[in-house]
Amino acid sequence: MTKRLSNNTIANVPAAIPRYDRGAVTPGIVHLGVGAFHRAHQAAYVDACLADGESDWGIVGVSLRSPDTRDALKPQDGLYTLAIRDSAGEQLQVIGSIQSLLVAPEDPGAVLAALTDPRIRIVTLTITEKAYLRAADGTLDSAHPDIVHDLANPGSPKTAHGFLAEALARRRAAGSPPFTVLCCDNLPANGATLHRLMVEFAKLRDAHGGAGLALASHVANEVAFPSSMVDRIVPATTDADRARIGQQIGVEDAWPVTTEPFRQWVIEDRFPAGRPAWEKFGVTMVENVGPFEDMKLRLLNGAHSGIAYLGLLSGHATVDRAFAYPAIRQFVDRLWAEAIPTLPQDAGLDTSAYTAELADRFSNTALAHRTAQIASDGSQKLPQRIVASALARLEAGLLPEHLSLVVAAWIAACAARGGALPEGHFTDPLDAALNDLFGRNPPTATMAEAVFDLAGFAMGHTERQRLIEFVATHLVHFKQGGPKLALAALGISN
Ligand code: CS2
Repeated sequence: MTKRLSNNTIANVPAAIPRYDRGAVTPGIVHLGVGAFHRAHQAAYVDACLADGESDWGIVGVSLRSPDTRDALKPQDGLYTLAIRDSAGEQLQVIGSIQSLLVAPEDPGAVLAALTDPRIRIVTLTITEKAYLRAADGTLDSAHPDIVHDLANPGSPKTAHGFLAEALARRRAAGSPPFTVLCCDNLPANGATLHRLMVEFAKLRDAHGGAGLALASHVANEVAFPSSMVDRIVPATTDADRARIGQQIGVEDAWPVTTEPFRQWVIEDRFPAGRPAWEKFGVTMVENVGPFEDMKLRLLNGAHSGIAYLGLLSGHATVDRAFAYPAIRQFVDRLWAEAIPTLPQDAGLDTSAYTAELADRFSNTALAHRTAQIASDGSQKLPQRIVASALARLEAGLLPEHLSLVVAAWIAACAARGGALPEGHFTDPLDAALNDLFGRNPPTATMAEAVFDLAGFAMGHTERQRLIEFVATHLVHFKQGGPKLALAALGISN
């Protein structure tokens, strides 16, 4: 049997010349949501800092749900290969920054113990949009069963909110300073958003007769939640990746991660408890991340969602294939032209250079980034990627013809599952309600409005009705003639 990647075998792995003494590393960061994105992004930046001698920033990786990552990486002492791929080839690097792995549902107490360790000064999160548990109006979904559970059982939480609140309460009681909470999910003003949700959660805890001292004001006033913009395209690992990478490194790696050469991290520099010198390794530390975040969400992620739904409906399984299709490419160019005027005009953003680079990144044939991967969770993603820019255009008296088409394409792709697309090809937290609605098959305008209601799109916005009308018009085209007709109606021939 081939040997497994681990501390014992690493010396023979050329991609992993041990660049630092892992035994000397102490934990400084707890990461919630230790999935592929974290391992290709934050963990790689931290690895560079460790190799540079900052040995007190090791990562404790926490999965809030599944044991898969821990099961794969524990026998490897947390080591895994990062494969950076483009048309020029593949560059391998073994990452050693994840020191230990915990699975929250198995042992919430162990996660709380890690979070209350005074050596932990930063908690980073990539838990995906839906795990922030926002209600349709953006406030904390206090009726969510996991929130209800965490309020009743503060010592054995399930949610990120519950873990952070209990850990902050315990640290405060023990007289150790709070950690900084660094949100790394694709949400607008992600730090401020999480901060607001955490204050809401802490208020509910206080009302439940929580930790003696009021937690809400502590979270509101004494805990830093800098916002950050994270960027790196990370396709799901395939068995072919495992086989190829294992072959190249000469030992088995149960869960390598593949990614692109590009990476970007822009962070607001508010870390009262200290931080690694990330800026030495290409991280941009700023005062206000807002413009960068909007540009990334609206241009990269917005286009990604458009490519995903149009690609799926046109039979393209990967982003590069969909993007190489002239009609989709033309659509994306027009989508960018619609979104760009909604970005801050005085922040010095170079949107032409940015979109040119995005076009190269989307064309990376070595990634095989699946459209179905991006398609999941549209109800959680579209508000910040598409709906926000569409509303901004309407407010400014401009049309959102292409932006609104992405919303319609999402609805059409959801409805196509179990028909033109396989059942469960991608998923959404609203699936039960959406399938129920599709089953009733209401007239298109009613359907568009009902989806907006379910997803909470544009709630309370004065331009909501007009946006719904745009979406409904596209939906009629999707129903009558699929993406071909919907694009043709915009003058895009295919
Ligand atoms: C993608 C993102 O799956 C998705 O929704 O749009 O994961 C995207 O690849 C990253 O945000 C890139 O930084």
